[in-house]
Amino acid sequence: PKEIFLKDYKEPDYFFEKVDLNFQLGEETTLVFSKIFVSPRVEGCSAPLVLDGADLKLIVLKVNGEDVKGDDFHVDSRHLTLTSPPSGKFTLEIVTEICPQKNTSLEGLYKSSGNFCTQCEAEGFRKITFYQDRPDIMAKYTCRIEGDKSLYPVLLSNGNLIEQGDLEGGRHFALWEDPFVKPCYLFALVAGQLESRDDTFITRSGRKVSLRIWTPAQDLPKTAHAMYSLKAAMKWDEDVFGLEYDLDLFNVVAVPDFNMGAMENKSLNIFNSKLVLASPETATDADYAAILGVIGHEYFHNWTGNRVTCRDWFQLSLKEGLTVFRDQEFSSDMGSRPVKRIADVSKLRSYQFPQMDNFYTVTVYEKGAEVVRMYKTLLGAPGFRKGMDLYFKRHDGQAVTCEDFFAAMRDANGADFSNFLLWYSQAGTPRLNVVSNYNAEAKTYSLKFSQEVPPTPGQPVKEPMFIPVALGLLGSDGKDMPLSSVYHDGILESISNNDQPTHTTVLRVTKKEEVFVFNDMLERPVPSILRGYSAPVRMDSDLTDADLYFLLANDSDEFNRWEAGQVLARKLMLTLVSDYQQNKPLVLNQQFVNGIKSVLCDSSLDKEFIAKAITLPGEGEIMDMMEVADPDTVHAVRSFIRKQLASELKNELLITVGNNRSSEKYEFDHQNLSRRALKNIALAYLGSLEDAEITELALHEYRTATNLTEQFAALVALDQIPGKVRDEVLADFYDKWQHEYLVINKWFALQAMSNVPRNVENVRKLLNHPAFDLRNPNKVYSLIGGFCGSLVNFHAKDGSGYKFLGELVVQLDKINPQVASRMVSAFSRWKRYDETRQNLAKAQLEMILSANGLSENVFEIASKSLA
Ligand code: HT7
Ligand code: ZN
Repeated sequence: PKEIFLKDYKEPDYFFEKVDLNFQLGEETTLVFSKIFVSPRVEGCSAPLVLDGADLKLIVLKVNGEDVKGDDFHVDSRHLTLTSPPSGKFTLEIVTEICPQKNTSLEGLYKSSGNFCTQCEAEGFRKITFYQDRPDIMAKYTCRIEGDKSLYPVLLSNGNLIEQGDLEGGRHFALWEDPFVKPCYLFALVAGQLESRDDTFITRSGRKVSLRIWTPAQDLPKTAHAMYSLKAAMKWDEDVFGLEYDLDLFNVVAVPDFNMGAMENKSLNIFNSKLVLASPETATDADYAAILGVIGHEYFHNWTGNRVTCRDWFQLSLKEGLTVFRDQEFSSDMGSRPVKRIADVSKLRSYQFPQMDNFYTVTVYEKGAEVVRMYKTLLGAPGFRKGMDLYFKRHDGQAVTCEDFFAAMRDANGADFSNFLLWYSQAGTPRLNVVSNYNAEAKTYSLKFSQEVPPTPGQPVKEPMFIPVALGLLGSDGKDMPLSSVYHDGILESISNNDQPTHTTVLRVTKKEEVFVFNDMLERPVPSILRGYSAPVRMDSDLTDADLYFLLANDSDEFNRWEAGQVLARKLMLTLVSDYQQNKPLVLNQQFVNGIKSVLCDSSLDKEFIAKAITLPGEGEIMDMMEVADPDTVHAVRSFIRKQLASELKNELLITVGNNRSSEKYEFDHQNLSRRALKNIALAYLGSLEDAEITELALHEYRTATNLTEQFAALVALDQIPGKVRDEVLADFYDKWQHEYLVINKWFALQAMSNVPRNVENVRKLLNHPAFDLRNPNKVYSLIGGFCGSLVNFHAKDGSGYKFLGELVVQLDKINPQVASRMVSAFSRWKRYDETRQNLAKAQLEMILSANGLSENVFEIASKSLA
């Protein structure tokens, strides 16, 4: 397969102004009629018109109403080429036949649980009809859908419903018109037996918008939180960005078979049902939070993605980075800002397998959001808003680039962003090193920053990046010192805010090395550097353990307070890893135990914050810091620390569980979810003790829980204690929830992630469980994805985990290449491990690559991993 590079971008020779689609839905096949109004970019153009297509049967091809002769077109498995199109504007009519019932890839038009549904991003539209399937082709669409009325009473597409009616033979139709231009990846169609929860939202300019969330009838009661989230998102976008919804109807459909989380199709968002359906008994607080965030995310795309879209797929971060940033801000405003920031940064860091799936990755989404966040950090909220306003003013209705976004931010603020654009072109995470120096005589305090961007494939030498460093200085009383000026580059720069000294300033670090000096410092401060994680870098500093404990106890920036604890924990874990590797006995540092204890028992702290602050860094994070990743050791060390903390703080943890039991009624609000978060982490620690008293306690919590958040946490605690009780309670959980597939997916994941020796055999058995189905992505992500996340068993030294995944990828690839390629990315970091594991993983990648009929998706990831 041929890779396409950014530098190869070429404007299309032809634009499409309007597209009329007509779907004749059938039980065997579906006919798709398409009429496209084509216009050449340059008058007199005679270039061939090349349309993309995949798995399509061409039935009719007409230009300006006339059949196209055999010599004038050419079809192969990927394209339909009109070799000599007329000059000037013309119409193109195409009829294709497709088989949605056989489409297990879940791209294009497919049938899911009896309903038709589409997924067109990134290149699914070419599985529906021949088209220029690229995001810079923006057209207005109409869509007529015709199907059996009893099987498909609901017929939905983008825009406004302008006509509907009955037809002969028990069929009916609906005609939809979308008044906005859009790329084909935003096209959507849904047809089936669905019912809706209805509500309305009045925009601030008085538009009355009908909101409908569609699901099978039995799931409707579980859509209340999604509707609440949608209305909150609509209001938030008006309040914060002045952005209103632009049509009279907004539909959301929940489907059980979906490759990703959700899709922002214009006015017809399609969701994986796990991100819509929630009730206290069947969804956890984490699910409620994810629904809020993703409903917001897809809604926010209406402006950042749909009204202004990407010129090409190399610009994906333009819409995804910006929209993730917007959903993060939304969730922050709806809950606790520092806790949300901690959760987002943990996600960014814990990514064990920086996916190689090219585009839809943490790099594009989460790191893209970090880049957008830096604009806001540098410009402040009002400056960022000015930039956004200019971006929409300039580019509404266009397909643009990350550079256009940069230019809008810069121009709206007259800002000097020097080398900021490198964030888009230079791969790799910059390493920032900070050395401090206090001169008691001169009363100066200096911070010297040096940065290095590690080489990455194809980019051996890197330029210094523009790194905004939010900084505060703490005095010995633990309070922020007022800051009014800093000496930098030979100039004394004012850093006051409206003539008032500030407590946090943003230093602009742009060179390989530079020094900032603070004058009139009567004592050596403790610096709080990179507050709120103001730039996505890896920072090393000369802060001592004493400084870090001081920050953990005092920093006014809660993110850095948490971060200080994480730095201490990472240092401790790495020391113990080395001890373990040298067969030295493991001993837990008492100062660390006391630090955790003081956070756990500090009643002035937010409970959700405490829950985060007493959570150890993930195993993947520690492995990332090792020369050769050693999963067994990292797991043993993390388990040792957890157990040791649990044993030394048993009383405090028991009190925490006792004091934070829920009230009867489940509320998803900060106060209640914080209590549950703290109680559950305390119970998880206690579970690591594996003693009878704790088993009793966890069983009690399991039996008396009135919501899934607490019941599942109790199950997780019990799952750590091998034996009869564990097995019985797992069986009980299945019995209780077997009719709730989303709950059963959690049950699969819990067992898949287990550290019991040779768990691969248990997972192999679960593949044959009646509730498992390889065709359903959620089940695959739970069972197979869950297993790949378990350090000990996936990386088992006998290669059994790798063999399991290798075999499954080959099997899955025949069903759903996109899902298979997401799974194969678990191998992508094989070079980080020891030689034995390297050889075993490499052998599986080679086996996958030698499989017959391998998809492009899997080929790409597997071959890049091996390169
Ligand atoms: N923009 C959407 C991405 C997406 C997707 C991509 C590839 C294959 C299937 C997919 N489903 C959804 C989701 C989002 O970021 O909002
Ligand atoms: Zn998105």
